[in-house]
Amino acid sequence: MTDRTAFRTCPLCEAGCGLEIELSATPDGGEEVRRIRGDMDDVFSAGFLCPKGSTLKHLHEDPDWLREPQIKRDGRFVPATWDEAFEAVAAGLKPVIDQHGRDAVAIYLGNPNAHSLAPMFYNRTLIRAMGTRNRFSASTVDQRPKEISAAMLFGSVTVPVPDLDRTDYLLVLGANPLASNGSLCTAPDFPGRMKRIQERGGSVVVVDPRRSESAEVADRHLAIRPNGDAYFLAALSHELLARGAAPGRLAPFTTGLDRLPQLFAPFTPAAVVGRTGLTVAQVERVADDLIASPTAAVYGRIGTTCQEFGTLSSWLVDVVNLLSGNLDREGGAMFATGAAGQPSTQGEPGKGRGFRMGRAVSRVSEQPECFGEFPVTALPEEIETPGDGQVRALVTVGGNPVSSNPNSGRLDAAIEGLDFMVSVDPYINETTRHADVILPPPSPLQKPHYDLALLNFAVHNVANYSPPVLPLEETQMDEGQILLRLAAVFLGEAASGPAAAEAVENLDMATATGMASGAVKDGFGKVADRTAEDLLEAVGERTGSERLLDIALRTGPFGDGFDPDSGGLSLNTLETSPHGVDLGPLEANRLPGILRTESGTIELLNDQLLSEIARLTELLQEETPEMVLVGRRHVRSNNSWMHNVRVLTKGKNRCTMQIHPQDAERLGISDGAAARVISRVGELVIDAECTDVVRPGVISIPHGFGQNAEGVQLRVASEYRGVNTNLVTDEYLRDPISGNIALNGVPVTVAPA
Ligand SMILES: Nc1nc2c(c(=O)[nH]1)N[C@H]1C(S)=C(S)[C@@H](COP(=O)(O)OP(=O)(O)OC[C@H]3O[C@@H](n4cnc5c(=O)[nH]c(N)nc54)[C@H](O)[C@@H]3O)O[C@H]1N2
Ligand SMILES: Nc1nc2c(c(=O)[nH]1)N[C@H]1C(S)=C(S)[C@@H](COP(=O)(O)OP(=O)(O)OC[C@H]3O[C@@H](n4cnc5c(=O)[nH]c(N)nc54)[C@H](O)[C@@H]3O)O[C@H]1N2
Ligand code: SF4
Ligand SMILES: [Mo]
Repeated sequence: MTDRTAFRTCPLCEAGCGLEIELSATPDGGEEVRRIRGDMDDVFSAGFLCPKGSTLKHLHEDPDWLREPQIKRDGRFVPATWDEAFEAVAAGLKPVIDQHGRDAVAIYLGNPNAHSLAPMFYNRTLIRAMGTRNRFSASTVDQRPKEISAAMLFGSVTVPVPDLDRTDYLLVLGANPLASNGSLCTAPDFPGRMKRIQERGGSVVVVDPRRSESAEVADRHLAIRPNGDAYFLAALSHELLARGAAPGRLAPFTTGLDRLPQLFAPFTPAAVVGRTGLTVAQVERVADDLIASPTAAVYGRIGTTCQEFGTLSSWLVDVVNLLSGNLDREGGAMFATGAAGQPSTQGEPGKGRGFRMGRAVSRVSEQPECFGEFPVTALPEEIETPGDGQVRALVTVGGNPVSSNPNSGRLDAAIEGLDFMVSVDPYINETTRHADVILPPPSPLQKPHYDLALLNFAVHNVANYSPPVLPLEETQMDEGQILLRLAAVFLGEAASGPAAAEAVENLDMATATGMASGAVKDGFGKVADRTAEDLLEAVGERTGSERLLDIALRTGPFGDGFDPDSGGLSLNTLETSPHGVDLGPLEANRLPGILRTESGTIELLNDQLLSEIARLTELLQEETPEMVLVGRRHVRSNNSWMHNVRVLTKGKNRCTMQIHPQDAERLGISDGAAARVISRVGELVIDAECTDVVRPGVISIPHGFGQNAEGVQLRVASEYRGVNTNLVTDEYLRDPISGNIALNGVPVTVAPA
């Protein structure tokens, strides 16, 4: 029997689907989840959900999801109170910081932070309190190249997204939305939106070394060689220029356009055949279609960012959007207007301070800082290499780097050798088993939600807030409180007792004051004539992340500007709209207003990009490696951390090495038999799956498996027959500009095991 229905946005992937959650009362006076379905009235997802959506119930009820802090004593985790846990953190960190300074403590932030409200606000407070230069995140095993290319072009991380609902032609490179449901392109039911392009008479073309599920439903599939995208896109640019294509309206405020013909001159379709594995006709056809289609959008993701030309490929995606006249127009590549926290809607319209990176370099291999972080590929060497500034302690928040980072064998050993480690994480997995203290957050159903980051990349402007569905249990702590209390420990405040609670309250207030002050200082903003005290008073009783969200919404582009009569948005409005608020389709002609470059133009070229184009030109004639590894996702997975949900993992083994039958025969690999994959850094043994979905010369292995390591406490996941592909990915195979890892296109040899 259903006693109550709650609505909540799914936090598991970037699609952000609306969920309808039926609850019933339990005899002990609580509630339990009966059923989770797609919310038919959600303004964005209209009922769509994937097989993971309903598993919020399973996650919430998972006996392995920690509900109390854990302290390691004599090599075993034992439950502890929060006071004990934070005292243990303070005691563990003190000698490290006293003897070796603040840089000796590193932080790693993982992917779930981007899907969770409190970390979006309070990780910054924590990082500031830590005072360390050694900051790392999963962004540099993921999307950093795309962020950098957008920041170079537009001055802030303002990433164009394909206008899926209006485009006539979608060119997808290195993304498989049928499995991933989209990334850096927030679009619930991405697969349905693709299908509707075709139903409207448009076409979808997928460029991927593997005939992925998305390629399967596309009008055309171009089986490119891994790492071939930059060559392909340069050739496309060449062909667009040869056909007289031009950026139209955007030309007057774009700098560097005049140099493109010369830079792309070497990249004729014939010249790139070797690197791309695509024919001249295939490239020419795409160029023709881009010009002939009334509207078109190019979209590139993991296959284009996590590879050796990550930044250049990401940049080229938008160069093609620009040259084909599709940037910033309906049906093309457009810019979302996020209701909260978007840099391109703050400050003076049309120009800004521009983008800078490399203001510092990492100690050992001098990797460049970007957005206040070093590439995580530098973490192992920072832990291993003795000297001033060596990393001796680690804080992880919602990350599983031992699974997700390249050359995980090396990182695993490095982390094992740390003096101290604390993890904010619900599970004891490959990474957190090394922690001395684990501070578990509540389950997704016990947290408030607003997609602060992802709605800035949405294909339709929406705002949607969900209050927690279920209350915290007595032993649990709000994730924002955990992060603030950790910050307080770094600031030398009391770790336990009433003094700790008071420190947390003060830090929370300081965070809110900082945000309100920032808003009133924006001379072009809605509250330029107000004071921070004013805003805080108007927010009223709210505290924690809801207070911060209210400030962000009300001072944002759709906000009420703290004038409740204005009809604008506030958290109050969202609270009375459980299915979300529709803020309309993406708007065209946002350029030049959203530019934050110093010059006030779209800055097409800089020294770093020029040197990458030179490298691309040099490598045109180079041989490609005989066999390379790429990654893949399955709709029933979510990186490394959802294999403990049995309804998602049951069935046949998905952690296989896909290999083309021709390669398999040549190498003596049989279907279903074990194969050995060897790279510069290591090797693994995995079940072979001989299939022509991958092109010859390519093997495909999914990531996130291999939870059978000693000490992992995931009873379902540990039984799974899987291996960690990152045992063979190479931390020194990087995109030179960003330092981002190249997880795709890793040279390997394959042999029977
Ligand atoms: N079900 C599920 N959904 C997820 C996730 C998950 O683990 N499971 N993870 C989430 C996260 S964190 C992210 S970042 C997104 C990622 O979302 P996507 O970018 O869509 O990621 P994938 O599904 O891995 O698709 C990448 C495709 O790139 C192809 N590829 C590999 N190398 C190359 C290359 O050199 N060139 C080209 N053109 N293609 C190449 C691969 O064959 C693969 O089909 O998914 C998110 N959604
Ligand atoms: N070979 C290969 N490797 C890859 C990829 C690939 O395509 N191929 N993809 C890369 C990409 S795109 C990404 S984003 C990274 C992801 O890299 P990571 O973020 O390091 O790894 P995840 O597997 O997402 O692990 C998430 C962690 O967060 C914890 N967690 C889950 N929910 C919460 C929560 O609400 N709060 C907190 N505090 N913790 C929580 C989980 O228990 C888990 O420990 O992996 C990368 N690694
Ligand atoms: S696609 Fe699935 S995992 Fe992603 S938000 Fe929707 S229901 Fe959740
Ligand atoms: Mo990711």
